[in-house]
Order: sequence, then C-alpha cells, then structure tokens
Amino acid sequence: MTSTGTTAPPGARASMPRSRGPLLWSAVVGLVAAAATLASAEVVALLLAPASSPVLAVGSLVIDLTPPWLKDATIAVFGTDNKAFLLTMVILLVAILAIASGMLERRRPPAGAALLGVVGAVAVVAVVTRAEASPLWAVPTIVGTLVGVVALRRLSARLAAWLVARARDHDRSAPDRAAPESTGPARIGTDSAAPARTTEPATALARRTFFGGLVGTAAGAAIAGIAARVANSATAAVTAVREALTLPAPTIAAAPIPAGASLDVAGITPLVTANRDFYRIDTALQVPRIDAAQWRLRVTGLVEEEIELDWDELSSLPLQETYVTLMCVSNDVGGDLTGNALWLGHPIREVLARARPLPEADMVLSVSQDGWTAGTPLQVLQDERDALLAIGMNGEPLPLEHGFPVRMVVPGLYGYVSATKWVVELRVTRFDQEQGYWTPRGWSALGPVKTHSRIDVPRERARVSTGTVPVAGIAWAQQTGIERVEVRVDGGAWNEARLAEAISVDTWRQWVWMWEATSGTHVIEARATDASGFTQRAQYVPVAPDGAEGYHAVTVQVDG
Ligand SMILES: Nc1nc2c(c(=O)[nH]1)N[C@H]1C(S)=C(S)[C@@H](COP(=O)(O)O)O[C@H]1N2
Ligand SMILES: [Mo]
Repeated sequence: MTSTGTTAPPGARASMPRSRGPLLWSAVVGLVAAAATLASAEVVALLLAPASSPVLAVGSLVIDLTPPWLKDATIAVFGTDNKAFLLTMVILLVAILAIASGMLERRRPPAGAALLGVVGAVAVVAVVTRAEASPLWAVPTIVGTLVGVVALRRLSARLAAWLVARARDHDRSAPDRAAPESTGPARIGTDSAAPARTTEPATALARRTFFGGLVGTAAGAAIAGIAARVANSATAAVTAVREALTLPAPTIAAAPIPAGASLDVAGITPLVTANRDFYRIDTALQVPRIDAAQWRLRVTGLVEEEIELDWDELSSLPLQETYVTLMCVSNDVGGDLTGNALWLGHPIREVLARARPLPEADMVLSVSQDGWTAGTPLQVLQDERDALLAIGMNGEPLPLEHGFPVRMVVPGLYGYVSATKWVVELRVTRFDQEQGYWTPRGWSALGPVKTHSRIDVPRERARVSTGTVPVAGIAWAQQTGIERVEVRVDGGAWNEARLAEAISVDTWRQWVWMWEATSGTHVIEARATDASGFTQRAQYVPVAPDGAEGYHAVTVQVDG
C-alpha cells in the first residue's frame, strides 16, 4: 500500500475513546503482563526454593497482616474458610493492579511499567522479610517483575501501533470526516472495498503483531505457570505426606548422650546439628518429591535373589537409632560441610543379606530417584558398622532436601560415596563395572573420611583480650575415634586439649584448650590424633580427589 506507513493522523487519539475496545485490550495487556510476571517468578522459585514464590510469600504476609477483627469477621461471614477468602482478595487485588498497569501504560507510558515495578518492589520486601527467607529469595520476584515490565512495554507498544493504524483507517473511511488525506492516493486502494470497515494491510499486520504477542505471552505464561504450580503443589503434597507421618519407635534406641559430651564454651559447634542447620549438598536442581506410599527400594544385580522393599515393610522392620557425623569430601580445612544427627533406620547389611550378594560382587551402586549414584564397597555395607537405610533424622522423618523418604547413612565414608538421598535402588556390582556419579568427574572411587580437627573459637580475625581465652572446636575420625587433640600458638610447642566425652567413634568430638593470651597478633593451629595412632599432617592437601588435609589455623588479635 502507499501512504499507510506514515505517522498517525491528528484525529487518531481523539477518536479512540469512542470505542471500548482499546480500554478492554489495554486491560488485557495488563493482565497478561501480570501473568507473565507471576509465571516466571514461579518458575525461578521452583528452581531456587519453592517457598520463595511471591504468590506464597505475599499470601502469607497478607494473612499475617490481617488484623484479628477482620479475620474474625471473615470467619463469621465465610465460615472457617477464611484462607480461601483472603486468597480471593489477593487475586482480586492483583487483577486490579494488573488492569491499572495496562491502562496506565497505554495512556502514559511508562507509568504502567512503573506501577508494576513498585508492586514488584513491595513483593520483594514481602518475600525477604519472611521468617525463613534468605536474600536469595528476592531473585524470583525480581526476575518476574523484569519479565513483566518487558511484556507490558512491548505488548502495550504493539497495541498502540495497532490502534493508531486502525484509527487512521477509521478516519479515512468515515463519511463525515472528509479529511484532506482521504482524497489522497490511499483512497484509490480502498474505494472499491466496503466503505466503513476497511482494514488496510498495514493495520491488519499491526493487529496480527499485537494479538500474536498477546496470545503468545499468555500461552507461555499459562504453560510455564501451570507447570511450575503443579510442581510446587507436588512439593506441598509430599510435604503434607511427610508431616502426617509418625515414625515408628526404634527397636534399638541410641544410648543417651554422655553428660560430658557438650562443652560449655560460647561459639563451639553444637554437638547435634538441628535439621534446618544441617548442610545440604546434592546435584538436584529440584528436590525429588517422593510419596512414601509410592517409594520402593529394589536390590538388584549380582545377587542370588533380587528383592523389593516398600515403605510399610521398611518401617515395620527392626529400626535402630544412631548418631553419625556426615561429612562432605568437599569440606575444606576448617570448612562447615559437615553435620551430626541422630539417624533412625534399618541396617543395610540385613537388606543385602536377604538378597545374598554373589562372591564376585565388591561394590554397591546406590541409585537416587533422580539418577544420582554412589559407589560403596560392598564389605563396608556388610560389616558391623551402623550403615543404615535411614527414615528419620533427629526424631523427624527426613526433611525433603535430606532425602525423604529414605536415604543411606554410612559411618566412615564421605557422603559422595555412601550417603545417597532419595535412594530407590541398591545395585550389587563390581568396581570394574560401574562407577558412582563423582568418580568419572575427578573424585576418588573410594572415600574414607580423613581424621581432622577444626577450630570453632576464637573465629578467624577475632579480637580477644589478654588473659585466659578458650580455644575450642571439634575433631573427628569416624570408625576409629579421636585419641588426642593438640593446639599450638605461633608455631610453638603443642599443648594437649581437653577432650569432651565421645558419643561414639562415628561422631565428632568437642575439645577445648585454655590459652593464656598475650597481646599481639597470633596464629592458632590444631591437629588431631586418632585411636590408630595416626596424627594429622601439616602439609595442605586440597579436597579433590579424596578429601582435604592440613592443620586448621586461625589468626586472632589480642588487645590489652
Ligand atoms: N541423591 C543424591 N544423594 C546425595 C548427593 C546427591 O547429589 N544426590 N550428594 C551426596 C553428597 S556429596 C553429600 S556430602 C551428602 C550430603 O547430605 P546432606 O545434603 O543431607 O547433608 O549427600 C550425598 N547424597
Ligand atoms: Mo559431598
């Protein structure tokens, strides 16, 4: 076509309010942009931490902020279903804000985008002020808001382009508006067509561009948003399953912790690590969600008889409770990738005994539901140590991120060769036939935990005063036991620390040495000796391929 590509005629804007279409479509643009915001936030939240979803966080905030009288009133009006009421109110509020942003963006760009930004900022505050939140929780809302702003600006611009083109057609074809340009060359093409509702090809293109973007964005948001929500509610469903479970009582309870196992030193690592403080290491982008009722463990491979175990059977077998310190091979000297918990589970050797491994087998490849694997020496799982198929952690069912419903815990081996979470298969095999996940990635096939000690207090770069300063920490030598911990200052003579009582050879042990600190800057080092007589060496060895070595050292400033 000829002159249709020029700028909008002056009458274009004025003629628009006559139709309710533009208003409607700018509202739809606002709603679609809001959907894009929520959907992308939901997807990012799913990958990061399901609870960081702005929908959840803002909903919880609204519930927290609702004054008691309003809560009572809603209960009075809506019965006990006031959560549904509040949710409806939140959805309505979001819809109103979305429509407002769409209309604002069309009238006074970028005012609509600014409104969306403000709402996003408020949502970020709502998310990061949740009790359990970490700063990372801001990310889904920020990403969502950015996606929403881009969608709003682009769709709104396309809507404007289409409306301008349409208004131009309208002006040209309106009989009472014999504008000068209607006599121009453009009329030649439209004269023969229907006079009132003519659509120029450029207008049709603008229309297609707008609706294409609108439908595409809406469809994308719907698919991603629904998928993420379904995944999120799968987490919620398994969380509910977990919360409804009561763990069976242990057949063999753990002996009570000796009175002298916890030292009274401020800042020392607590003897038992709370579940929420327990380090987490895995390759799972999305924590596997397994309903306990659906869980199965298969024992396969080089066995006389393959067997299968389900949750009911496992939890009715004799269960044993035991404290075990779990250790990551990536725990560097002085690192914190370690935790000590009370595990409840059934001995793995009993399960293996039922399947009867063949003589040529020397390894068990444990397989997680998400495909991750660990290769454990068969004999380690058959000896007398407390290697468990664990279902309980510190008196609760395993938290989802620590392997719900069933994981392995093997004293004496680093996690990467033993502690398979979400375990679904024990494949009895040979080291020359299979490899655990990390072995072809530069880590040793075998991973016994190395004897090590860590200084907890004073912390690195701490300032203390002259006089008696407790130097304290933990030491471990799983399966062997700690015999001695020594401390030295500035490379001087070694001083023997006082050891707390041990829970068992499978847990870390606290220690303390009273230092008569003199003013100045000092370097404190510690080393452990285990019950086999082995003493830690000074030479630093990095974590790969089979665990760090070296003395943990802290530098402190003594004032006075
Ligand atoms: N399914 C699965 N299990 C796994 C891992 C993993 O990546 N996937 N990582 C292992 C590693 S390297 C360690 S150190 C421990 C950590 O257990 P935690 O997260 O409960 O502390 O889990 C082990 N079990
Ligand atoms: Mo690990």
